[in-house]
Amino acid sequence: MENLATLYPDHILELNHRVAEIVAREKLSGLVIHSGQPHRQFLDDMDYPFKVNPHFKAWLPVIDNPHCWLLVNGKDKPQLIFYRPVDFWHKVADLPDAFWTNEIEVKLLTKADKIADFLPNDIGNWAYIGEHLEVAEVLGFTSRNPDAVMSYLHYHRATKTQYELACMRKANEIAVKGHEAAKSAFYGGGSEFQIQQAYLNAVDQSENEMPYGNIVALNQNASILHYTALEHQVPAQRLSFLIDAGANFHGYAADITRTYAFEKNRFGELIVAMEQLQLAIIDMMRPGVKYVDLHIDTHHKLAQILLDFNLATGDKQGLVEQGITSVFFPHGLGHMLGLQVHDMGGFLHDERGTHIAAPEAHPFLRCTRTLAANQVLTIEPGLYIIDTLLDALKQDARRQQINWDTVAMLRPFGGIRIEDNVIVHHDHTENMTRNLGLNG
Ligand SMILES: [Mn+2]
Repeated sequence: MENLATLYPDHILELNHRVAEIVAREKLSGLVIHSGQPHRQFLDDMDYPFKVNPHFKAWLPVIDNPHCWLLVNGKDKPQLIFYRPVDFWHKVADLPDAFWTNEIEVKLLTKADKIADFLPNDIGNWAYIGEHLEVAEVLGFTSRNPDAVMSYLHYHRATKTQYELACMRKANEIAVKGHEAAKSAFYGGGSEFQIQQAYLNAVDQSENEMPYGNIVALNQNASILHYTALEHQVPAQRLSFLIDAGANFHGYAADITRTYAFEKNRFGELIVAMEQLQLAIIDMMRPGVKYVDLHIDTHHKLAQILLDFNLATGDKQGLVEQGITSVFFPHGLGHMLGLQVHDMGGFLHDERGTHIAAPEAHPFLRCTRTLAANQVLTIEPGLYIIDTLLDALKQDARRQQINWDTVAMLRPFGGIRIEDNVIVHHDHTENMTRNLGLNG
């Protein structure tokens, strides 16, 4: 693995450069970035799992400590006000001592409500970046998550630094271990719950540390796009397995999906066809290519698969234009990946925040950007038998183009999704997931 200590100074240099530019433009003194506060459960004395502000973890890999603050102005060494209370009930964060502490000035905060003592005197001229607007108001911030700053940061966040790419390769490495364990658990006869446990055990992360809730679906459950239930019972018959599961490294996400057939059969052949489609789309990624065009191309290639597998009849163009491919593939091709599994900025076309929405016929597409070097995206085409969507086809003439026997044959298998995490470089693409040997 690349040495994070070597890469980190340039990461801070780049983030400081971004801050310097936007605070000069907005005539601000700097940004105060809040890690967050715990959220209390209703009528309880328990908090929900803490999820750190992504703008905070962009600077340093502190992802589990609320009440921390970062002061950045683009010129000076970033200042971290690190929360370290005297507390015998809870685990207190260790004093930071890692590869990043040379680049950051660390001060300790022992009482959360004493943060005002650490903030600059001209607080009205600093922008608060965080979730707790009422806290910001009490502290005297007049500028809270200003649009111009947020758009700028979200737009540029798509361009990863070398440090971030190293973190994301590592997140993929961890997730691939989980996928291999899950695959074994599937062929070994595990229930969804058991497969999930095998996955978590292999990645050595708890559910709360995952960047998103894993999708572990056997048989027809694979047709439910965001299936997060976990059946404890082993199904009577084992047909198929779809797993969409990630991992976290220093706050950066991996997001990988694989689909398996239990036996050699037509569904297994369909998985192979979908994998070839996915790899062909990844081959088309390069700077200057519009992500929307990749999504549309996926629909045309999918139309060919529908014909090849006798799921539909007609011509390819018509299958796309009449929305038949969208019934089998209703979600987007993928999204930007990074600090968040669906990283911010997928619709931003410039740093001032110009928003380009998904095409009307493809409302669930999460990215309309033009690819550029050092962006990281997922490519995750799918094909599912979703009865609620197929029902709409039955209402009109399109029903004649569907081979309902093939639909019925595939229904118990649920569906297929194959997802890799890809870095766009100037002259090639880097498939982080496949480079680790995780094939279909
Ligand atoms: Mn994804």
